[in-house]
Amino acid sequence: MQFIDLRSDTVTKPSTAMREAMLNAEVGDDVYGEDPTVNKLQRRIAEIFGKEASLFVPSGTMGNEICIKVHTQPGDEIIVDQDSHIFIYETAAPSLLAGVQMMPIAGINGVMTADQIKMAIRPSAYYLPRTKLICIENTHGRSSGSIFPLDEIERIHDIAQGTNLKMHLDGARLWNASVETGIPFNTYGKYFDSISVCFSKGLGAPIGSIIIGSKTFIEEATRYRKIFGGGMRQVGILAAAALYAIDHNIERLREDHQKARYFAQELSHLEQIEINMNQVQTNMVIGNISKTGESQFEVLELLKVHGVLLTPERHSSIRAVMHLDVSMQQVDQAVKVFQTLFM
Ligand code: TLP
Repeated sequence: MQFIDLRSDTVTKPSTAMREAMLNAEVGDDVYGEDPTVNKLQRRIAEIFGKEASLFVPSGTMGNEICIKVHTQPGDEIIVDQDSHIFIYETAAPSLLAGVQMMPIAGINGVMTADQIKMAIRPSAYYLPRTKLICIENTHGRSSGSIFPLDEIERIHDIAQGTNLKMHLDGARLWNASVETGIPFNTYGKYFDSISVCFSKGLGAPIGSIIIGSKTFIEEATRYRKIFGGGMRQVGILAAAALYAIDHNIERLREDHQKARYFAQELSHLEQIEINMNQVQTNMVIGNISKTGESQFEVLELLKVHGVLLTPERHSSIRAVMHLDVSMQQVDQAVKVFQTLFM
């Protein structure tokens, strides 16, 4: 059976044209800084984000973890949203790799307010950890890809400036936020000391993320990429996929947002599925399945038997993610499966 795979936008496979770009990539040993395609990608991304430098890394998780490590000392504290990828899905890596304590904040749909952050910053005392870093996620995965509002980022930035804190952006899907809002990447670049973005999600590359910051930040990040085992050799093959992705697949994300809106709207008519349409802002849809009377596992199995793959989410919910390897026709087919099962 050919599944309609809506588990994540990470499941996309490189297209023929992307594979051709990879095949033709000029390569060199990147641990020596000699891979021309990696160097081109790093210059290009730094320019797009209006920053001095950037560093190609194997994954979004490594990108976040290197940034946290560079910004902090062991025993420091970092502020994160309680539903952020860094807090939930990175296997406590900030504690393990950077030796920091995470202070989780109860953001609403991933949005922590400046006031909440202000309250969470520790006063100076020898018996308290030092707050060093604020981490923001945009778009927010566990809130169906909702967008962190720019005016709140500005307010948080003001607080960070006044308290000498650094700001990190987990922008795995910042591409989606920018396409949807029209906010240019260099605007985000102004507010954050470090940004991590992924090529292997909606942009359709097989592997790769990049971290962006000042020249001195990226020099230090390069040390930690090596320490964390992320120094790569003839990796221009993957940088070529990333360059192809930024040249061809950013604007296309709009189509994924349309698919998500359509899918969410259709599902919202069903008795047994609850959808918060306000949260459907980019390429994800989260539906609460409590009214089906079945467990998450049972619902996911039932869908699978009918050829549709989704993932579990918090609070008896399931998640569907739209991407470039799922056509509108397949989305329609998935809607029909839901209509048959959960009318
Ligand atoms: N997210 C994956 C899963 O790990 C949940 C997904 O399918 O959405 N930041 C954010 C906001 C992410 O959503 C992800 C991946 C990462 C970082 C980590 O990226 P990778 O998988 O490249 O380490």
